[in-house]
Amino acid sequence: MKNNTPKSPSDVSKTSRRRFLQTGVAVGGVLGACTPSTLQDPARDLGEAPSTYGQRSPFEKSSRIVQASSSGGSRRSPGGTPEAGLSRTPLQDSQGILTPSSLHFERHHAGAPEIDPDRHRLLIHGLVERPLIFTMDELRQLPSVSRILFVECSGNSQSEWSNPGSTVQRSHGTASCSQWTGVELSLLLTEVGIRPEGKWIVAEGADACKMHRSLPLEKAMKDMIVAYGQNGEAVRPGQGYPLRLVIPGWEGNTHIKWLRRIKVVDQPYMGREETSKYTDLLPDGTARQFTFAMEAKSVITYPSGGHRLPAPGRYEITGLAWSGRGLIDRVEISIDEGQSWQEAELQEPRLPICFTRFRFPWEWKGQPVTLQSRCTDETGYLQPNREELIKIRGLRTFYHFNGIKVWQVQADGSVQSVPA
Ligand SMILES: Nc1nc2c(c(=O)[nH]1)N[C@H]1C(S)=C(S)[C@@H](COP(=O)(O)O)O[C@H]1N2
Ligand SMILES: [Mo]
Repeated sequence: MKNNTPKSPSDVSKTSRRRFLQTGVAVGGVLGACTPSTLQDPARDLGEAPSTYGQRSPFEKSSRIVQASSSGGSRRSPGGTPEAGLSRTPLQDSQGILTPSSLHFERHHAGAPEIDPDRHRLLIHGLVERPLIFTMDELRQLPSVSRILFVECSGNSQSEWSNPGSTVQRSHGTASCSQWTGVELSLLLTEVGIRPEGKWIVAEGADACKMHRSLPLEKAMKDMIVAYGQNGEAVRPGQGYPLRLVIPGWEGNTHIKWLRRIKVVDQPYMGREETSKYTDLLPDGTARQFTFAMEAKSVITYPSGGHRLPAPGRYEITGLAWSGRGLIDRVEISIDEGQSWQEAELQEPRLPICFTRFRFPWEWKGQPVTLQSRCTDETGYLQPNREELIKIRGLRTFYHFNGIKVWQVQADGSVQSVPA
Protein backbone atom coordinates (compact mmCIF):
# COMPACT_ATOMS: atom_id res chain seq x y z
CA MET A 1 0.00 0.00 0.00
CA LYS A 2 1.28 3.41 -0.90
CA ASN A 3 1.75 5.83 1.96
CA ASN A 4 0.78 9.31 0.85
CA THR A 5 1.52 11.21 4.05
CA PRO A 6 3.89 14.08 3.32
CA LYS A 7 7.36 13.38 4.58
CA SER A 8 9.06 15.62 7.10
CA PRO A 9 12.31 17.18 5.82
CA SER A 10 14.33 14.82 8.04
CA ASP A 11 12.56 11.75 6.56
CA VAL A 12 13.35 12.96 3.08
CA SER A 13 17.00 13.44 3.94
CA LYS A 14 17.18 9.98 5.54
CA THR A 15 15.65 8.23 2.53
CA SER A 16 17.74 10.12 0.00
CA ARG A 17 20.89 9.30 1.96
CA ARG A 18 19.95 5.61 2.13
CA ARG A 19 19.15 5.54 -1.59
CA PHE A 20 22.49 7.15 -2.28
CA LEU A 21 24.44 4.56 -0.30
CA GLN A 22 22.49 1.57 -1.67
CA THR A 23 23.29 2.35 -5.29
CA GLY A 24 26.98 2.76 -4.59
CA VAL A 25 29.02 5.92 -4.86
CA ALA A 26 31.65 6.43 -7.53
CA VAL A 27 34.31 7.26 -4.97
CA GLY A 28 36.66 5.39 -2.65
CA GLY A 29 39.56 3.17 -3.64
CA VAL A 30 39.47 -0.61 -3.72
CA LEU A 31 40.51 -1.94 -0.35
CA GLY A 32 43.92 -3.53 -0.53
CA ALA A 33 45.14 -1.35 -3.37
CA CYS A 34 47.10 0.72 -0.85
CA THR A 35 49.73 -1.20 1.08
CA PRO A 36 51.06 0.35 4.30
CA SER A 37 54.40 1.00 2.62
CA THR A 38 52.79 3.39 0.10
CA LEU A 39 51.17 5.38 2.91
CA GLN A 40 52.96 7.76 5.15
CA ASP A 41 51.96 6.89 8.72
CA PRO A 42 51.11 10.12 10.57
CA ALA A 43 51.04 8.18 13.83
CA ARG A 44 54.75 7.34 13.66
CA ASP A 45 56.08 10.74 14.79
CA LEU A 46 54.97 13.40 17.22
CA GLY A 47 52.93 16.17 15.57
CA GLU A 48 52.83 19.95 15.77
CA ALA A 49 52.38 21.65 19.14
CA PRO A 50 49.31 23.91 19.65
CA SER A 51 49.68 27.41 18.20
CA THR A 52 48.38 30.85 19.14
CA TYR A 53 46.52 31.49 15.87
CA GLY A 54 45.39 28.68 13.59
CA GLN A 55 46.25 28.01 9.96
CA ARG A 56 44.67 25.60 7.53
CA SER A 57 46.41 22.42 6.38
CA PRO A 58 49.20 23.06 3.83
CA PHE A 59 47.34 20.57 1.59
CA GLU A 60 44.39 22.97 1.25
CA LYS A 61 44.75 25.36 -1.68
CA SER A 62 41.31 26.90 -2.14
CA SER A 63 41.76 30.64 -2.59
CA ARG A 64 40.16 33.85 -3.76
CA ILE A 65 40.75 35.08 -7.31
CA VAL A 66 41.97 38.65 -7.18
CA GLN A 67 40.97 41.05 -9.92
CA ALA A 68 42.94 44.08 -8.95
CA SER A 69 43.54 46.29 -11.96
CA SER A 70 42.17 47.39 -15.29
CA SER A 71 43.00 43.93 -16.63
CA GLY A 72 41.46 43.19 -20.00
CA GLY A 73 40.85 46.87 -20.65
CA SER A 74 37.15 46.27 -20.07
CA ARG A 75 34.97 49.26 -19.43
CA ARG A 76 33.50 47.20 -16.62
CA SER A 77 36.74 46.41 -14.79
CA PRO A 78 36.34 47.64 -11.25
CA GLY A 79 39.14 50.19 -11.26
CA GLY A 80 42.40 51.29 -12.78
CA THR A 81 44.60 50.66 -9.73
CA PRO A 82 45.37 47.56 -7.62
CA GLU A 83 43.66 49.18 -4.63
CA ALA A 84 40.38 49.57 -6.49
CA GLY A 85 39.79 45.88 -7.06
CA LEU A 86 37.89 42.86 -5.97
CA SER A 87 38.46 39.28 -4.95
CA ARG A 88 36.06 36.37 -5.44
CA THR A 89 35.05 33.58 -3.07
CA PRO A 90 35.85 30.02 -4.30
CA LEU A 91 32.23 28.82 -4.07
CA GLN A 92 33.13 25.64 -6.00
CA ASP A 93 34.93 24.42 -2.86
CA SER A 94 32.35 25.70 -0.37
CA GLN A 95 30.91 23.42 2.29
CA GLY A 96 27.83 24.20 4.36
CA ILE A 97 26.68 27.82 4.39
CA LEU A 98 29.47 29.84 6.02
CA THR A 99 32.29 31.53 4.17
CA PRO A 100 35.54 31.51 6.13
CA SER A 101 36.56 35.13 6.76
CA SER A 102 39.84 34.49 4.91
CA LEU A 103 37.85 33.63 1.77
CA HIS A 104 35.04 36.25 2.05
CA PHE A 105 34.99 38.26 -1.18
CA GLU A 106 36.37 41.80 -1.04
CA ARG A 107 35.41 44.88 -2.99
CA HIS A 108 37.42 47.99 -2.29
CA HIS A 109 37.14 51.24 -4.20
CA ALA A 110 40.28 52.73 -2.66
CA GLY A 111 42.03 49.89 -0.84
CA ALA A 112 41.55 48.66 2.72
CA PRO A 113 42.83 51.26 5.20
CA GLU A 114 44.73 50.19 8.32
CA ILE A 115 42.78 51.50 11.28
CA ASP A 116 43.77 51.48 14.96
CA PRO A 117 40.52 50.61 16.78
CA ASP A 118 41.54 52.71 19.80
CA ARG A 119 41.58 55.78 17.57
CA HIS A 120 38.50 54.94 15.51
CA ARG A 121 35.29 56.88 16.14
CA LEU A 122 31.71 56.71 14.85
CA LEU A 123 30.01 60.11 14.59
CA ILE A 124 26.22 60.29 14.35
CA HIS A 125 24.90 63.77 13.57
CA GLY A 126 22.62 65.75 11.26
CA LEU A 127 18.90 65.97 12.03
CA VAL A 128 19.29 64.62 15.57
CA GLU A 129 18.67 65.97 19.07
CA ARG A 130 22.06 64.97 20.54
CA PRO A 131 24.93 64.32 18.09
CA LEU A 132 27.23 61.68 19.57
CA ILE A 133 30.69 60.25 18.97
CA PHE A 134 31.17 56.58 19.88
CA THR A 135 34.48 54.85 20.58
CA MET A 136 34.86 51.15 19.81
CA ASP A 137 34.87 50.38 23.55
CA GLU A 138 31.59 52.24 23.98
CA LEU A 139 30.00 50.33 21.10
CA ARG A 140 31.15 47.00 22.53
CA GLN A 141 29.52 47.85 25.89
CA LEU A 142 26.09 48.10 24.27
CA PRO A 143 23.70 45.15 23.85
CA SER A 144 24.80 43.14 20.80
CA VAL A 145 23.15 40.98 18.15
CA SER A 146 24.58 38.22 15.92
CA ARG A 147 23.08 37.22 12.57
CA ILE A 148 24.25 34.92 9.80
CA LEU A 149 23.72 36.96 6.62
CA PHE A 150 24.97 36.91 3.08
CA VAL A 151 26.64 39.94 1.51
CA GLU A 152 26.37 40.10 -2.26
CA CYS A 153 27.77 42.75 -4.59
CA SER A 154 25.00 43.94 -6.89
CA GLY A 155 27.49 43.34 -9.72
CA ASN A 156 27.67 39.64 -8.77
CA SER A 157 27.05 37.38 -11.79
CA GLN A 158 26.99 40.39 -14.15
CA SER A 159 29.03 38.17 -16.50
CA GLU A 160 25.84 36.18 -17.12
CA TRP A 161 24.20 38.99 -19.12
CA SER A 162 26.56 38.46 -22.04
CA ASN A 163 29.61 36.30 -21.37
CA PRO A 164 28.83 33.63 -18.74
CA GLY A 165 31.56 32.95 -16.17
CA SER A 166 33.50 29.73 -16.71
CA THR A 167 33.48 28.79 -13.01
CA VAL A 168 31.08 29.51 -10.16
CA GLN A 169 33.84 31.55 -8.55
CA ARG A 170 33.98 33.82 -11.59
CA SER A 171 30.22 33.98 -12.09
CA HIS A 172 28.94 34.10 -8.48
CA GLY A 173 32.02 34.64 -6.29
CA THR A 174 31.14 38.15 -5.11
CA ALA A 175 28.65 36.70 -2.64
CA SER A 176 29.70 35.34 0.76
CA CYS A 177 28.03 34.52 4.05
CA SER A 178 29.28 35.33 7.56
CA GLN A 179 27.95 35.58 11.06
CA TRP A 180 28.01 39.29 11.87
CA THR A 181 28.02 40.65 15.42
CA GLY A 182 27.46 44.23 16.47
CA VAL A 183 24.98 46.81 17.67
CA GLU A 184 21.63 47.44 16.06
CA LEU A 185 21.77 50.85 14.42
CA SER A 186 18.25 51.56 15.73
CA LEU A 187 19.70 51.56 19.25
CA LEU A 188 22.27 54.23 18.37
CA LEU A 189 19.71 56.30 16.46
CA THR A 190 17.31 56.18 19.40
CA GLU A 191 20.17 57.34 21.62
CA VAL A 192 20.87 60.43 19.47
CA GLY A 193 17.13 61.12 18.95
CA ILE A 194 15.94 61.58 15.36
CA ARG A 195 14.26 64.91 14.62
CA PRO A 196 10.90 64.66 12.77
CA GLU A 197 12.43 65.96 9.50
CA GLY A 198 14.98 63.11 9.48
CA LYS A 199 13.97 60.58 6.78
CA TRP A 200 17.26 59.23 5.33
CA ILE A 201 20.77 58.57 6.54
CA VAL A 202 24.08 59.00 4.73
CA ALA A 203 26.65 56.41 5.88
CA GLU A 204 30.32 57.13 5.21
CA GLY A 205 33.51 55.04 5.35
CA ALA A 206 37.02 56.04 6.44
CA ASP A 207 38.74 54.82 3.27
CA ALA A 208 40.42 57.12 0.74
CA CYS A 209 37.26 57.37 -1.42
CA LYS A 210 35.09 58.07 1.64
CA MET A 211 32.53 55.71 0.18
CA HIS A 212 29.03 56.81 1.14
CA ARG A 213 25.46 55.73 0.49
CA SER A 214 22.08 57.32 1.13
CA LEU A 215 19.74 54.91 2.87
CA PRO A 216 16.15 55.24 4.08
CA LEU A 217 15.77 55.75 7.83
CA GLU A 218 13.00 53.17 7.90
CA LYS A 219 15.43 50.36 7.04
CA ALA A 220 17.99 51.76 9.49
CA MET A 221 15.41 51.48 12.28
CA LYS A 222 14.35 48.02 11.11
CA ASP A 223 17.47 45.84 10.97
CA MET A 224 20.77 47.54 10.09
CA ILE A 225 23.73 46.36 12.18
CA VAL A 226 26.87 48.32 13.02
CA ALA A 227 29.16 45.26 13.06
CA TYR A 228 32.53 44.74 14.75
CA GLY A 229 32.45 40.93 14.75
CA GLN A 230 32.66 38.39 11.91
CA ASN A 231 32.57 34.63 12.36
CA GLY A 232 33.48 34.75 16.03
CA GLU A 233 36.34 37.28 15.90
CA ALA A 234 36.89 40.88 14.86
CA VAL A 235 35.76 41.89 11.36
CA ARG A 236 38.68 41.33 8.95
CA PRO A 237 40.48 44.43 7.57
CA GLY A 238 39.17 43.63 4.07
CA GLN A 239 35.62 43.49 5.43
CA GLY A 240 35.81 46.87 7.19
CA TYR A 241 37.82 46.55 10.43
CA PRO A 242 37.05 47.77 12.97
CA LEU A 243 33.46 48.69 12.07
CA ARG A 244 31.13 48.21 9.13
CA LEU A 245 27.48 48.54 8.31
CA VAL A 246 25.59 45.32 7.58
CA ILE A 247 22.21 45.78 5.90
CA PRO A 248 20.31 42.48 5.72
CA GLY A 249 19.36 41.62 2.13
CA TRP A 250 20.51 44.83 0.48
CA GLU A 251 23.13 45.19 -2.25
CA GLY A 252 26.71 44.87 -1.01
CA ASN A 253 27.59 48.44 -1.90
CA THR A 254 25.32 49.76 0.86
CA HIS A 255 27.22 47.82 3.57
CA ILE A 256 29.66 50.68 4.20
CA LYS A 257 32.99 49.39 5.53
CA TRP A 258 35.37 51.24 7.90
CA LEU A 259 32.22 53.08 9.00
CA ARG A 260 33.03 56.46 10.58
CA ARG A 261 29.98 58.67 10.12
CA ILE A 262 26.21 58.56 9.88
CA LYS A 263 24.41 61.75 9.04
CA VAL A 264 20.63 61.94 9.41
CA VAL A 265 19.17 63.96 6.51
CA ASP A 266 15.75 64.85 5.10
CA GLN A 267 16.25 63.37 1.60
CA PRO A 268 18.76 61.13 -0.17
CA TYR A 269 22.05 62.80 -1.07
CA MET A 270 22.97 62.18 -4.70
CA GLY A 271 26.54 60.95 -4.41
CA ARG A 272 28.52 58.90 -6.90
CA GLU A 273 26.87 55.64 -5.85
CA GLU A 274 23.35 57.07 -6.31
CA THR A 275 24.01 58.53 -9.75
CA SER A 276 26.76 57.21 -12.00
CA LYS A 277 26.65 53.79 -10.30
CA TYR A 278 24.02 51.46 -8.84
CA THR A 279 21.20 52.43 -11.14
CA ASP A 280 19.83 49.97 -13.70
CA LEU A 281 19.15 51.21 -17.22
CA LEU A 282 15.97 49.65 -18.64
CA PRO A 283 15.06 48.91 -22.29
CA ASP A 284 12.85 52.04 -22.50
CA GLY A 285 15.77 54.29 -21.54
CA THR A 286 14.58 55.04 -18.01
CA ALA A 287 16.65 53.84 -15.05
CA ARG A 288 15.72 52.07 -11.85
CA GLN A 289 17.16 53.77 -8.79
CA PHE A 290 17.50 52.53 -5.20
CA THR A 291 17.18 48.88 -6.18
CA PHE A 292 18.41 47.89 -2.76
CA ALA A 293 17.04 44.36 -2.21
CA MET A 294 18.90 41.42 -3.74
CA GLU A 295 16.40 39.13 -5.43
CA ALA A 296 16.35 35.34 -5.00
CA LYS A 297 19.21 33.49 -6.66
CA SER A 298 20.61 29.97 -6.64
CA VAL A 299 23.59 28.28 -8.23
CA ILE A 300 24.98 24.75 -8.35
CA THR A 301 28.45 24.73 -6.76
CA TYR A 302 29.16 21.01 -7.38
CA PRO A 303 29.48 19.88 -10.05
CA SER A 304 30.27 23.23 -11.64
CA GLY A 305 32.60 24.74 -14.23
CA GLY A 306 36.13 23.38 -13.93
CA HIS A 307 35.11 20.23 -12.04
CA ARG A 308 35.51 16.83 -13.69
CA LEU A 309 33.41 13.82 -12.78
CA PRO A 310 35.84 10.89 -12.58
CA ALA A 311 33.40 8.21 -13.82
CA PRO A 312 29.70 7.53 -14.35
CA GLY A 313 27.90 6.78 -11.08
CA ARG A 314 26.12 8.37 -8.16
CA TYR A 315 26.82 11.99 -7.28
CA GLU A 316 25.29 14.61 -5.08
CA ILE A 317 24.45 17.83 -6.87
CA THR A 318 24.80 20.62 -4.31
CA GLY A 319 24.68 24.38 -4.30
CA LEU A 320 23.58 27.56 -2.59
CA ALA A 321 20.42 29.65 -2.72
CA TRP A 322 19.69 32.98 -1.09
CA SER A 323 17.21 35.85 -1.14
CA GLY A 324 17.42 39.38 0.14
CA ARG A 325 13.71 39.16 0.89
CA GLY A 326 13.81 36.35 3.44
CA LEU A 327 13.79 32.56 3.51
CA ILE A 328 14.44 30.22 0.61
CA ASP A 329 11.33 28.03 0.43
CA ARG A 330 12.25 25.71 -2.41
CA VAL A 331 15.07 24.79 -4.78
CA GLU A 332 14.46 22.71 -7.89
CA ILE A 333 16.93 20.97 -10.17
CA SER A 334 16.58 20.28 -13.88
CA ILE A 335 18.73 17.76 -15.73
CA ASP A 336 16.79 17.98 -19.01
CA GLU A 337 17.37 21.50 -20.36
CA GLY A 338 14.74 22.96 -18.07
CA GLN A 339 11.83 20.80 -19.31
CA SER A 340 11.13 19.28 -15.90
CA TRP A 341 12.11 20.23 -12.37
CA GLN A 342 12.62 18.10 -9.27
CA GLU A 343 12.75 19.33 -5.71
CA ALA A 344 16.11 19.40 -3.93
CA GLU A 345 16.55 18.87 -0.20
CA LEU A 346 17.24 22.05 1.80
CA GLN A 347 19.84 21.60 4.48
CA GLU A 348 19.26 22.99 7.98
CA PRO A 349 19.73 25.60 9.27
CA ARG A 350 17.57 27.46 6.80
CA LEU A 351 17.73 31.11 7.84
CA PRO A 352 16.31 34.28 6.28
CA ILE A 353 18.73 36.37 4.16
CA CYS A 354 21.34 33.66 4.50
CA PHE A 355 22.97 31.12 2.21
CA THR A 356 20.83 27.96 2.12
CA ARG A 357 22.58 24.75 1.07
CA PHE A 358 20.65 22.41 -1.23
CA ARG A 359 21.37 18.80 -2.15
CA PHE A 360 20.08 16.47 -4.82
CA PRO A 361 21.15 12.82 -5.36
CA TRP A 362 21.81 12.16 -9.04
CA GLU A 363 23.13 9.39 -11.21
CA TRP A 364 25.37 10.33 -14.10
CA LYS A 365 25.21 7.71 -16.81
CA GLY A 366 28.14 9.12 -18.76
CA GLN A 367 26.12 11.12 -21.30
CA PRO A 368 26.37 14.90 -21.91
CA VAL A 369 23.81 16.61 -19.68
CA THR A 370 22.92 20.12 -18.51
CA LEU A 371 22.43 20.90 -14.83
CA GLN A 372 20.56 23.92 -13.51
CA SER A 373 18.88 25.07 -10.31
CA ARG A 374 16.13 27.56 -9.61
CA CYS A 375 14.82 28.77 -6.25
CA THR A 376 11.63 30.24 -4.82
CA ASP A 377 11.75 32.53 -1.80
CA GLU A 378 9.16 33.04 0.92
CA THR A 379 7.47 35.85 -1.01
CA GLY A 380 6.66 33.30 -3.74
CA TYR A 381 9.16 34.87 -6.17
CA LEU A 382 10.62 32.29 -8.59
CA GLN A 383 14.15 32.76 -9.93
CA PRO A 384 13.78 33.48 -13.68
CA ASN A 385 15.88 32.05 -16.48
CA ARG A 386 18.19 34.35 -18.43
CA GLU A 387 15.74 34.95 -21.30
CA GLU A 388 12.89 35.85 -18.94
CA LEU A 389 15.14 38.27 -17.08
CA ILE A 390 16.35 39.93 -20.29
CA LYS A 391 12.73 40.38 -21.44
CA ILE A 392 12.08 42.60 -18.43
CA ARG A 393 15.45 44.21 -17.92
CA GLY A 394 16.97 44.36 -21.40
CA LEU A 395 20.69 44.08 -22.06
CA ARG A 396 21.83 47.59 -21.21
CA THR A 397 21.77 46.83 -17.54
CA PHE A 398 24.71 45.70 -15.46
CA TYR A 399 23.78 45.10 -11.82
CA HIS A 400 21.31 42.63 -10.29
CA PHE A 401 21.55 39.61 -12.57
CA ASN A 402 19.75 36.78 -10.78
CA GLY A 403 18.93 34.44 -13.66
CA ILE A 404 19.43 30.68 -13.71
CA LYS A 405 22.99 29.43 -14.26
CA VAL A 406 23.39 26.40 -16.53
CA TRP A 407 26.30 23.95 -16.34
CA GLN A 408 27.04 21.37 -18.98
CA VAL A 409 28.59 17.98 -18.16
CA GLN A 410 30.49 16.64 -21.19
CA ALA A 411 30.82 12.95 -22.07
CA ASP A 412 34.35 12.98 -20.58
CA GLY A 413 32.99 14.23 -17.24
CA SER A 414 34.33 17.77 -17.57
CA VAL A 415 31.93 20.53 -16.57
CA GLN A 416 31.60 23.79 -18.47
CA SER A 417 29.51 26.89 -18.49
CA VAL A 418 26.90 27.11 -21.25
CA PRO A 419 27.59 30.09 -23.54
CA ALA A 420 24.95 32.85 -23.75
N1 LIG B 1 34.05 52.24 2.76
C1 LIG B 1 33.75 51.35 1.79
N2 LIG B 1 32.69 50.54 1.96
C2 LIG B 1 32.37 49.64 1.00
C3 LIG B 1 33.11 49.58 -0.22
C4 LIG B 1 34.24 50.44 -0.37
O1 LIG B 1 34.96 50.42 -1.37
N3 LIG B 1 34.51 51.32 0.66
N4 LIG B 1 32.71 48.70 -1.21
C5 LIG B 1 31.29 48.30 -1.18
C6 LIG B 1 30.94 47.25 -2.11
S1 LIG B 1 30.71 47.72 -3.73
C7 LIG B 1 30.65 45.99 -1.70
S2 LIG B 1 30.06 44.83 -2.78
C8 LIG B 1 30.84 45.56 -0.28
C9 LIG B 1 31.75 44.37 -0.21
O2 LIG B 1 31.94 43.94 1.11
P1 LIG B 1 33.13 42.94 1.42
O3 LIG B 1 34.38 43.51 0.81
O4 LIG B 1 33.20 42.80 2.89
O5 LIG B 1 32.76 41.63 0.76
O6 LIG B 1 31.40 46.60 0.51
C10 LIG B 1 30.85 47.88 0.23
N5 LIG B 1 31.32 48.81 1.21
MO1 LIG C 1 29.76 45.97 -4.86
